[in-house]
Amino acid sequence: MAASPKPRKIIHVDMDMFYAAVELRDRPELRGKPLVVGGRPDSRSVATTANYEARKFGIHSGMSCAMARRLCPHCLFIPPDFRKYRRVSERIHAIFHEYTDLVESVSLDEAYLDVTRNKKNEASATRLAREIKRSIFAATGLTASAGVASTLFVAKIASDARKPNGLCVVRPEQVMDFIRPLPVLKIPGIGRVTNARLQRLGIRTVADLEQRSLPFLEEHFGKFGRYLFDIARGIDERPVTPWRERLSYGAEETFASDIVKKGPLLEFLRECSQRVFSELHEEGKLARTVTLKVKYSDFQLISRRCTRDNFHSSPEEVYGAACALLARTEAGTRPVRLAGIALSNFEPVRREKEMAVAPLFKEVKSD
Ligand code: TTP
Ligand code: MG
Repeated sequence: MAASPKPRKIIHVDMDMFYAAVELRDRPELRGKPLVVGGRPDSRSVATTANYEARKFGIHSGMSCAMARRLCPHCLFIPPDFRKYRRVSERIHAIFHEYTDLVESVSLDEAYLDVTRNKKNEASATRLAREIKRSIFAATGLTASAGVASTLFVAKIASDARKPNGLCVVRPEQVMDFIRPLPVLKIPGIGRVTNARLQRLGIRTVADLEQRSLPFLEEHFGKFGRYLFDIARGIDERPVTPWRERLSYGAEETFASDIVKKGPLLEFLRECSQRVFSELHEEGKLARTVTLKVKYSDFQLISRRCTRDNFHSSPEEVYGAACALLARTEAGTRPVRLAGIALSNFEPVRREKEMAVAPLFKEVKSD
């Protein structure tokens, strides 16, 4: 019998209330006050981050600033300074690379590190995680939370378990006890839509999921069923993939007023297709997948995506796909607040070493 491979040592690092923390570091007089990084509350902009004081009022990322102000009238609103966040992000990534080059950036403030073998020749991933956190704080004055586990998904859930400034270590023999009680919404990749579908099937926790057979899950969730089946057993063999390319190129807009008619939406999508296609093309890439994102006036966010066998080789082709996707939404009957498209699944022409940027559709959970 083949010996089972030794468990890997994965660290997932995630900065605490990242944008807000950077602003509070630079403006200490604001500490202790509820704060949102986002546009003006009288505009239609959205909160990118809320500090913990603001979260106590129910404010969260993705919420409109107007709503945030209704929940907490004395909340402060600070405009985002992306260049500054990017600089901090580069600094923390430089620290990660002092430990290993097996670093996978997920967004500006989040990365996976495979430290099974590492540049410090340190056997304890826990010790390394502690050192990385300390080093990030020394370099940036910001706290990070870290999760240590033998798989990506458990490390990610663990980094969230003791926020802020937390460290959570889940040893291989503890994985099942750690994940079984979790609500399925904690599983990376499960968003509101899939969660609702799971709830309807009576699946609330990972333990409930574990009870279901593979054919059952595949029947209800297609390919994603396999992922769910494995996750419920603590299995996740995805490797840490260093210097991942940008996940998607996208453009989106929150409209000045909600759009009810399809005509102006199509016009907007045509413009978007042109813009996004050009951006991708300039980098010598073509995409197979087009994703359309639509937020209705009641903030329900949906995405529709299509993947072809061959690449979309012109902006018109991208636009054609976007139109077909729009037909699968309720646009035209329900008012639309925001729309956008993203291209992904690239032709691997050039794999430049570049840091992944925050995926544009981070908050979209495809259904
Ligand atoms: P997160 O790591 O999801 O959140 P956070 O760092 O603000 O808070 P936590 O302590 O819970 O980790 O996102 C990192 C940054 O990405 C966040 O500071 C702002 C940005 N962001 C958005 O712009 N829009 C979003 O919808 C989300 C979720 C994040
Ligand atoms: Mg974070």
